[in-house]
Amino acid sequence: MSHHDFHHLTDGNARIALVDDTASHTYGEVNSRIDRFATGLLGNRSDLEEERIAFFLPASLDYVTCMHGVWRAGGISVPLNVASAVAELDHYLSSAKVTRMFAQAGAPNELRELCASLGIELLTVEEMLAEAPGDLPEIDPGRRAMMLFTSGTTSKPKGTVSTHKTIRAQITTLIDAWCWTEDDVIPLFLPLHHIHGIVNILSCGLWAGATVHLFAGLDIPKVTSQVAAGVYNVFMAVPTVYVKLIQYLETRDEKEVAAVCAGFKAMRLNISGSAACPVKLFEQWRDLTGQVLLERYGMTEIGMGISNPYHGERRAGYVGQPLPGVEVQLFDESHRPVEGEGNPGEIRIKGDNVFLEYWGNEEATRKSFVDGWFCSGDMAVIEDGYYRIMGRTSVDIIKSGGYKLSALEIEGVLLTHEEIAEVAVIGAEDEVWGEAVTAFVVTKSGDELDFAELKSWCNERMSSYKIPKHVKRLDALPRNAMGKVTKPSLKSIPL
Ligand code: MLC
Ligand code: AMP
Repeated sequence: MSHHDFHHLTDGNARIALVDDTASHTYGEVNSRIDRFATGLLGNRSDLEEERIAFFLPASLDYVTCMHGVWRAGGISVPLNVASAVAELDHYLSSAKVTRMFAQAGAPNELRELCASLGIELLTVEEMLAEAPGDLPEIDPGRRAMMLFTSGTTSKPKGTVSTHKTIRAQITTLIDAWCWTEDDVIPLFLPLHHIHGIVNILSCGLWAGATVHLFAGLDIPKVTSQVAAGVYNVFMAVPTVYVKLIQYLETRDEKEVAAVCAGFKAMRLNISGSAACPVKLFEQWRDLTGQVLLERYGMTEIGMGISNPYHGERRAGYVGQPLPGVEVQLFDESHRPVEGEGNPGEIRIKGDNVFLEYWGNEEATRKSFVDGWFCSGDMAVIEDGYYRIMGRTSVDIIKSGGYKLSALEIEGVLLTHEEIAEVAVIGAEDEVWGEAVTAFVVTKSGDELDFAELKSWCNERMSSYKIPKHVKRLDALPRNAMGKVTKPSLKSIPL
């Protein structure tokens, strides 16, 4: 991917690229800011040579400037979760060996101290803008472009590295499959440290020449009033957002509900993904708004892999068929391809959309590929030509509100609590979150833990969405003959 690929980002283009709380920004304005930022980043160098540059910024003109500026100058963009606890940032920044970090002016002291202790320069975008754009390097598409942290079956999140070519493939596939055009207008309220927000919404929008409305987070009253005003024609979200929208509309008067539903109905596309969309939710949304949700399946390491059709049947409970350019094959445990309908297997993926590596972790990278196929860890089956996701191969991955969380990472933190002797974390079925982080603990004293106290203890140590929604004390954790906790049996314990 070179910046020439985002061909609407050119000087003088008066189309509106971004709308935020205070202003609209044209493609021309955004482009010249990116060029000035890239020039400033380079200083007297000709290429950043894959320097890791982090940004701790909400959805904003600054965020877009950073992402594209780093790309144009030959660096690796490391967008960080603005809701992270400082302890988590420490891991991201030190494992990625970040050298410079961009945040808003007046960054919290804790962040300043962390950067200082890691020798990272903490800067604002404004102060890095060069007076005028200078020469920028030609970037080979095979070079590293972006690192996103993903939780897995190990206790620490891994940096997933995509190249310019990977990102280009991920974007162009969706531009075609979902018929993006420059007339599209889409709200962006999902976080910008994951591909759902970064690739599917922001990057596709800017690639297509569309207009992206930036929100600092999910502000339902604001989003729905814009929907009612007919501002958007495309809407993408995780299932939890659709659940929350329905719950919100249940509290509003008839007139408002009718206006919001009419706004959704008039859109050309509503998409759900990042977690399973329950059939009940698909049906509720259709009954309420007339929109037939397009569900698709993706992953940080591959972008989008499987999608229901834009034209054609969108089947509830199914994710559709492999996207053009993405090879999908189901495999059994002995790495043999599973052929035919009705036979479950692990989803494995090949294609230009697949990431390059886990940063600095050759072993994890090697283990995640078999014969050139990326092993997703998700089980699926094909029925009547459509893929259905059956679940994951690991019980240690939890999907809560679209966030992928590692049970082991949360257990690791909880085990440092002075009262906790043993702990097992699982994802319990939940109507709003899909899965709710649930901790079973054995306490040293045998006494119950105070939930509110534990929550505030956790708050200092992990992003708030990782904090257990339920904590249940047991006298002992259920274990098999090998002494391993039998997590599936925990799922049936009433909370
Ligand atoms: C927020 N909270 C969550 C949570 N999000 N708890 C569990 N799981 C979550 N996902 C908690 C907060 O900790 C807080 O708790 C309370 O809810 C209110 O927080 P909030 O920030 O105001 O919540 P809200 O804005 O309603 O957030 C809900 C959400 C958000 C669904 C908008 O979770 C979200 O943006 N999820 C999407 C994540 C995403 O983009 N995933 C894609 C990954 S890429 P308290 O107790 O402090 O009040 C991928 C590939 C693919 O998966 O296929 O796309
Ligand atoms: P992440 O690692 O955060 O990118 O999350 C990717 C994971 O989300 C996948 O491996 C799946 O487990 C899950 N996922 C994404 N889309 C869907 C979907 N439509 N249905 C079920 N699971 C999904």
